[in-house]
Amino acid sequence: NNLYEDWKKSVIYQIYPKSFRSAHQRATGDIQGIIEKLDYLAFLGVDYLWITPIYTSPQRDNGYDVSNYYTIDESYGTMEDFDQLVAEAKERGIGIMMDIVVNHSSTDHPWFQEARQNRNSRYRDYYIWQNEPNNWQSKFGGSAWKYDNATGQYYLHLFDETQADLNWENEQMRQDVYEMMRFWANKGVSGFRLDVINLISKDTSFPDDTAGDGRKHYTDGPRVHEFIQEMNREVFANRDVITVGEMSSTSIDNCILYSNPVRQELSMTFSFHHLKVDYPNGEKWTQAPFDFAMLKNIMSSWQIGMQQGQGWNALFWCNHDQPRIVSRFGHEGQYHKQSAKMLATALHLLQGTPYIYQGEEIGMTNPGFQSIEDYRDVETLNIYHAKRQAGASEEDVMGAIRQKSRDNSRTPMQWDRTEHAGFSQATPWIGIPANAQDINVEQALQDPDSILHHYKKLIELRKREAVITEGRYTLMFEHHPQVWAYTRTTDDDMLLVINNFYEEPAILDWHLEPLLHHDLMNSDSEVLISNYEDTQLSTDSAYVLRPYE
Ligand code: TEU
Repeated sequence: NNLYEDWKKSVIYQIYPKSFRSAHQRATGDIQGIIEKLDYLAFLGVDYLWITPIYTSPQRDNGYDVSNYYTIDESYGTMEDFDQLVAEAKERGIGIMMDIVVNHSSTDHPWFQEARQNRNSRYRDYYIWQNEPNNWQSKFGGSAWKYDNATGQYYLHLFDETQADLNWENEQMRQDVYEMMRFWANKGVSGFRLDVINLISKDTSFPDDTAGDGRKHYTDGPRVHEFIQEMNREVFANRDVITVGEMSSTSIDNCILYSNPVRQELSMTFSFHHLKVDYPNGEKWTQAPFDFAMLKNIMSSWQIGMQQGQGWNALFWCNHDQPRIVSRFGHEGQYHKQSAKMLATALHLLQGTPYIYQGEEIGMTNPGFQSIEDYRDVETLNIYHAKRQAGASEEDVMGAIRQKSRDNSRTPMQWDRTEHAGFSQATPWIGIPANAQDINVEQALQDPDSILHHYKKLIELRKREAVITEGRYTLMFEHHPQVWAYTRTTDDDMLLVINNFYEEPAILDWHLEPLLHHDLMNSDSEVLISNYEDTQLSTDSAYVLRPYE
C-alpha cells in the first residue's frame, strides 16, 4: 500500500543557518557550522534537514529575498561547502531539503533589474505590473503595490517591497524556475520546501477586496494545482525527493488536493491554523493567552480531514516565523522540562511528518528582549513603526512584539555555557537569552532525563511503532478544559495519548469514555513514554494527571 511509503516514518529537522553555528567565528552562521554539527543531528535520529534559504541575497528578509538562485550567499560559504554538506549528511543517512522561494524574487535579481528598465524588456512579464494599485495589503504591512518610477507602473509585492511577486502566468518564467530546481535536484538534494507556494496563482483581474486584505484573490488561486502538477512532472517525477508546500491561510480540502498521492502534486503541506489560537479576532499583534479548546478542535479536524482525504500534513509547533512553543503553550519556569516534553509528545504521536525547529529539542525560549533596538526582523520593525505612528503605546507594542515577533525563534542556537553559547566567538547578529547558561545542548546531552533525550525517544518510537504512522485518530474527552487526549488505532494496536496542557492537576473521569475504559481494562497495556518517571495508567474511576503530565 503506497499510502505508507517509507518516508512517512521520517522526521525532519529545520535549520536556520544564520543562527545555527558559525564555524568561521563570525556574527552569522555558515554551512561549515552545519557540517560540524551533523553528528549531533545523527544522534538525535532525524532523516532530513530543511535548510532555510542560503542563496545569494541582500538579506532584507534573511534570504527569502533571492537575488541569484544558483549561488550560495558568501556569508554562508561556497558551493564546495554546500556539496560537502550534501555528501557528509548522506554518509549519515540524512538528506538535505532546499528551501525554494519562487512566489517572489528579490528586486535585486537580474530578472527584476531588467524588467524595470522598460515596458518592452524581455523580463517585464516575469513580474506583475499594473497602472493603478488595488487595495491588497502586504503581509508585512502597507499596500502590496509599489510604484516604480522608471516605467511609471506599480509592481505587486505580497511581502516586503524588495520581494517582487513573480508572474506564474508566464510560461517561460515557470520553465526557468523548473530548470533551477532541477539544478539542485541534480546536486543530490533529497527534498524541497516550497515557500508560500499556494500564493503563486493570482486572480488576474486583480479585483479590489470588498472585505479584507486581498488574500482571497490569490490564496489557493485559480491555477495553483495546475502549476504544482506541472512542477511535479518537470522536477519531482522519477526523482527520489520529498516535498513540502508552505500553505498560507489554506483549507483542509486544498491540502488534500496538494498532498493526496494520486494527484501527483506534493508529499505534504504545512498549514498554520493551529498557530493562530493566540490571535484574538485574527489579530496577531496582541498579547493574549492561547485558546486551548480551539487548538484541540483545529488539530483534530486536520487529523481527521487529512486522513479521510488521504492527504498528508506536516506536524510542527515551531519554525523561524513563530515564537518558541515552550514560551507559547508551555511553561518557562518550574515546569519548563515537563511542559516541553508534553508538547513534543502531543505532536509527535499524531499522523503526519514531525518537524523539529533548531533549539526546540532543548526547550529554547523566547528571548524577552526589552527594546525595539534588539529586534532585527523586517516584519517586526515595520509593525513597530506602523503601530507607534497610529498612536499605540510603547508598552503595548513591545508587549505584543515580545510575544509574537518572528525573532523569538531566530536567536542563536545554544550549544554550551561558553560566551555566545558556543554559537561563535564573535558577537552574534542578534542577542542570546540569559537562560542559555541552563538551556544548552551540552547540558542536555549529559542529562539522561533531558528534553533532548525525550525527542530522541519519540523519534525512535515513530520508527518502531507502525500505529504512529498509520493509526486512525479519535479525540477522547472532547470537552475537557485542560486535557488533549486521543487514540490512534489500527487492526492490531491502540495507542492512547493523554496530555495535561496546564499546571493545575487534571482529573479524567473514565465514565465519560466507557468504551475506551472497557478496552483498557480488557487488554494488556504498557506506558511507552511519559514526562514523569513513574507514570502509570490507572483505570480507577478517576485518573489524576500531574502538572503538564
Ligand atoms: O512565510 C510566509 C508567511 O506567510 C508567514 O509565516 C509570515 O512569516 C507571516 O505571514 C508574517 O506574519 C514565508 C517564510 O517562512 C518567511 O520567513 C518569509 O518572510 C515569507 O515566506 C516570504 O518569503
